[in-house]
Amino acid sequence: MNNADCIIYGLGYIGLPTSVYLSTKEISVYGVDINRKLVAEINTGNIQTTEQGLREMLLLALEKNTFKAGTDYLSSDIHIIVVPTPFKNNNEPDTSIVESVANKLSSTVKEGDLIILESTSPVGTTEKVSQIIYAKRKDLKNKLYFAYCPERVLPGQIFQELKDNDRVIGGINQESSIKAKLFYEKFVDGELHLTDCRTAEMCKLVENASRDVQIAFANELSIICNKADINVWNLINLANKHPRVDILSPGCGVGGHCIAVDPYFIYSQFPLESKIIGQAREINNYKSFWCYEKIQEEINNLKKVKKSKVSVGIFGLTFKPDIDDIRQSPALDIAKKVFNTYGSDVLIVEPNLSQIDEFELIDFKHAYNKCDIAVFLVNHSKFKEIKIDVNSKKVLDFCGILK
Ligand code: SAJ
Repeated sequence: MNNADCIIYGLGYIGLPTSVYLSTKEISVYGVDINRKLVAEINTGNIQTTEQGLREMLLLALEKNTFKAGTDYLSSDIHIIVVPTPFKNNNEPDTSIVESVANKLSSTVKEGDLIILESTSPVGTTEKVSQIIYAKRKDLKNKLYFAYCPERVLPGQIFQELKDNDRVIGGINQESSIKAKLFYEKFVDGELHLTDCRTAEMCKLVENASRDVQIAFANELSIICNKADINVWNLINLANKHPRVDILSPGCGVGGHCIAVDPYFIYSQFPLESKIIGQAREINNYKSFWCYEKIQEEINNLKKVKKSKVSVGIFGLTFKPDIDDIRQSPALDIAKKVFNTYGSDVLIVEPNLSQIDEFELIDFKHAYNKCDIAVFLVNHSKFKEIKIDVNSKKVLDFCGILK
């Protein structure tokens, strides 16, 4: 493909769906990734995903030649960076992949190009990207446009959200914001809110930190209720009848590459000021440890009564319901710990994955029938097919399956 309307750098969970979505809006896209195997798979349409509609949309885009993946950096008017920003050392954000893209981009950009950063990034990263490129391309000083426009989509419903969600656009100057707005207008039905890049960067972090704090409240409640012998689901349901109360659901911890990560981006830059944000991270991390202790307690109690082997079913490994993503999954961590302690007595179930390196996966109905203790970690829709009977076996419900 020559002369794509835009180039997307990073073909992961967000970059690939964004690429094929744009190509349905008559914006031709060239997608760049360093992973040659992934690029080859994408170019044949042979991808593993549970994101509804992604494979079909990709095949259509490839057929119409509106999308192609590659490893080389080419020329285009619009560049969108959607690469990962992982952790380094002590929960500090590592922006080296973004910086490496900026470095390579500096050899292909030309006057008037718009460079958009979508990756979740610490405050100041968009300015850093512009500094990296201008340092190498003094000839283009002040002749490029830079904006931060965070993605806000929920895995599992990416296409709907790409289309409908409001977007925040923060340019390094007003001209950049306006230029980026003209681009997003082509495919976003939601409102586009213009601001500066530092505010937009903080806005993305704050959205996820706010959700983390709210989930921490629900998780803390679940631990209190366990001690007070109160059903937390029932309690939350009743409290939420108040017109101004909206408590989220407790779970076995917080996972994924967003909510469990982004608050640290604020915390590491502003450790003294981020008190609630830091505490929420601790509570949500502690919740999975607490779940593991409850499982252990239950197994040991039943072993004493039964005086023989106790078989445990672990239901769900992904970081949230009805997806196939195990990144930072607290359920997977808990399953590993239980498996490492109790070995072959543990039956592990994850209906959204065909296989996983660490364990042999077992059919969920079979596992439920066989186990003495059923531990529900993730509230997958498929588990509704199980006839759960709390009178015939011990059920540990950490995700509201019985609610
Ligand atoms: N969780 C709970 N209780 C709840 C809701 C969620 O324990 O009531 C847990 C989930 O099980 C999961 C974790 O929180 O382990 C995160 O799940 P999520 O559905 O809250 O969020 P993500 O990580 O899939 O996506 C979030 C979204 N951000 C917000 O809702 C503020 C999404 O809009 C962002 O685009 C995404 O992060 C991102 O990429 O940053």
